[in-house]
Amino acid sequence: MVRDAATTPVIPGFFPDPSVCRVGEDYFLVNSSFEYAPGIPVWHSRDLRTWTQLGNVLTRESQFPAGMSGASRGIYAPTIRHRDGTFFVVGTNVERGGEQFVLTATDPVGPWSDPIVFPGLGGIDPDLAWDDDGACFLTYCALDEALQPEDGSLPVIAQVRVDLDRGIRLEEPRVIWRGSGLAHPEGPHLYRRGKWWYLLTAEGGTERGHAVCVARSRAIDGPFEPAPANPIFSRRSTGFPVQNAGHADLVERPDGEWAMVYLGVRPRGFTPGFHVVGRETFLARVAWVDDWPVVHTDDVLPGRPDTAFTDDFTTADLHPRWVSPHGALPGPHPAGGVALGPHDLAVRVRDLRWRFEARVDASAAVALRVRLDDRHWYEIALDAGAAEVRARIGPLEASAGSAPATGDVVTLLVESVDATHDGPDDLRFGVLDADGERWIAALDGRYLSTEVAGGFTGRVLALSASGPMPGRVVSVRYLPLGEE
Ligand code: 6LW
Repeated sequence: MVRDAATTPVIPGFFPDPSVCRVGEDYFLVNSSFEYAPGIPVWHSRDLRTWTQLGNVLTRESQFPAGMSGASRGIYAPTIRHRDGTFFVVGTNVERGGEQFVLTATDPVGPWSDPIVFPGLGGIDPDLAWDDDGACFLTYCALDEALQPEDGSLPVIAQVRVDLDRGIRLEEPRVIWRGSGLAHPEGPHLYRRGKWWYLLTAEGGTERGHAVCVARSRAIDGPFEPAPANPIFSRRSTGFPVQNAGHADLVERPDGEWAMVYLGVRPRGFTPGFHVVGRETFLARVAWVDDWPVVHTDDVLPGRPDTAFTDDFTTADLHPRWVSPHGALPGPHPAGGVALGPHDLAVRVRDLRWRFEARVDASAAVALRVRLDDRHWYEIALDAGAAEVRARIGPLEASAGSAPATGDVVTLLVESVDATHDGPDDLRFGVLDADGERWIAALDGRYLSTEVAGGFTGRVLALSASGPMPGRVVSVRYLPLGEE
């Protein structure tokens, strides 16, 4: 099957704000992870098209001492860079929005260091770049009122020279760019190409008006001039099936060609269009015309990304795809099934149509939830021989039906299927036991969308113990279904 890079993510599912770097023939990419731990997924590719998750950057609580609990709070827009054998990730934990942090590793698989913290830099989306003399510049989207221009507009793009070895900043932050006129200049990244320094930014906000803009200067600290063609990339005001395109990072390939990763969403259903799997990572080609980057999305991708998986939890370590909300790291688990506590064990949904099966020990109460956030979820909960489907939409919670389920081990089922009410999909819940497969309820998927719930995250599938006893999951299976 041939796929088109314009409409198909290279990293599907809630993997936004991609940042990429290259070391020789290898590319490494990181994403925002918000309230989910472990945080900051790290990916590897040899061709920018097919990506494998290597691990996560934030795997120990000492790396995020402020926690990361609130919905769509926690870790925003990290940048990954490599220099002289060391990988650097710089990011923001908005639980402490007045500071930026840097972690290092010699192997991107980890372990990553504890954070070097730079206080007094209020904002988000930090970038690291080194000038020709090796001086390191941290450039970020500043939300600090002390840097506010006279017309009151914030954010602005600010910069500060830092000493990473000593963990100190060497100057007060300076405003280097106010954007090209659209809302919310953010997500800055700096690159050297020939005689120019390029400052790439996201603008327009991360909704339908999202865009990529660029400015250039002869010096890393400006003054910058905007590209005449800004925004150089956007899907705003188009009927294109991928929307909200923006927040990009550039990388030079070994052959001297350039590529861009960016985030986009796939809204479905009646107006306003509902996107449910969050903001995903897409790939584009970049040409240079008159020393300005020009974005092309005509690339052809190989087959469908391999999102199917099964897990029977036979090894002591969880696959890095497993996360927990509220900044709680998933705990260790015994062989032969994963033990569930009150914290959810969650995995991102990666397709528009899919099926998920969880074989659970029926001797304790267990719930399988499709979760957008704490206030928007549907679940099937098994307790004492019965499975009940429940829904929470904002302040309202209701039961949507129940059915008996028999046996020591019961399979809880959920599928995303074509919508019956002009939503993005329907979510149907059921059980598989000795009496076969039975569906209990189907619910309109729009209420588990970003357009309804707000925020920056997408759906996850979350398993938890729903009673006082620890629960046990024997195995799970996720598979994409044919998409419309
Ligand atoms: C991120 C900002 C953005 O910090 O969304 O799409 C914010 N752009 O740059 C959260 O991901």
